[in-house]
Amino acid sequence: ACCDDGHPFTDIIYEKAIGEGIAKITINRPERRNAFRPQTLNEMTRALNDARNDIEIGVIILTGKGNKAFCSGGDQSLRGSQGYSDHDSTGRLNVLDVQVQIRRLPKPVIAMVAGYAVGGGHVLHMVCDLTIAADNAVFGQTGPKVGSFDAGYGCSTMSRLIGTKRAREMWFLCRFYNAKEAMQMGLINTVVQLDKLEQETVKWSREILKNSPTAIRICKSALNAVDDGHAGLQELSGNATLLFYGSEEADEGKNAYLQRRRPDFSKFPRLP
Ligand code: 2NE
Repeated sequence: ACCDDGHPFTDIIYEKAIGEGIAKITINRPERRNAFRPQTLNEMTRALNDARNDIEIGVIILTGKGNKAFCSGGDQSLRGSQGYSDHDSTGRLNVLDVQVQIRRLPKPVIAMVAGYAVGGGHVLHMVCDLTIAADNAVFGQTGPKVGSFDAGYGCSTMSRLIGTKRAREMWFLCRFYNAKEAMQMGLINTVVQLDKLEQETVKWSREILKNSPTAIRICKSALNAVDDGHAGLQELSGNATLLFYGSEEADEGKNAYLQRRRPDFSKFPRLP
């Protein structure tokens, strides 16, 4: 277990498997079915940043403490007229920032789901790149039942995943679906016995880690690019810049500037 910067975590457990390339973030509020509060999300942001910046890490697993819930969404006891508030009593919806952070993180994030993934917790698993579920997993939106909704990724990502008719069903009726049903709908990637959940998730992680990190990075941003509009394009093209900086052609431009001479790009082919 670790904290990123010396400040201990209270609402999450953050672990890195040394030499494995895997980081794991566990929402640690089992007494509330792992409902999140602003503090939980602030800690998740810190852990996700740490995992992003650690070049040894290639896969991040997101999960919930215990077998009863992955996450039950926003802590309703802390909900006020301006969002969710805890220590500083300022309302906020910082789960939206965490959703964006997961999508823009250039490494796969895998949701490992046992028990309930509902409400904002359901959206969290949807914005992850892959979802591995235990056979006791339950999926659903509750917002319209409790006077809430996520009309951002909560609607658009779901519509992409399961189609617009099914997405309407999930949001309008607020039914819960078991793991088998979720699998048939295309909400998740696989279902395994509860006692095999971690083992299976690590197996998937290791398979990913055998592959080219740059190829995975670019595929992730490409898979998100259309839906994310300008922001998606900006992220995808950032990868082009990143790769170009490793070329002799780009070096010629930089060196010429530093050496106060005209750049000579004549030897670089203008490929068809
Ligand atoms: C998750 C679910 C279905 C579990 O049911 P069950 O029967 O297994 O447990 P129980 O008894 O309901 O819950 C256990 C304890 O956890 C608390 C409960 O109040 C209960 O506390 P005690 O009575 O033991 O003191 N708990 C569970 N979920 C909580 C929550 N989200 N906030 C605060 N306390 C919670 C069942 O518990 C359930 O339906 N939970 C509510 C799910 C929900 O509606 N989530 C919010 C959706 S809105 C949202 O997440 C959101 C958004 O729409 C937009 C932006 C940001 C967030």
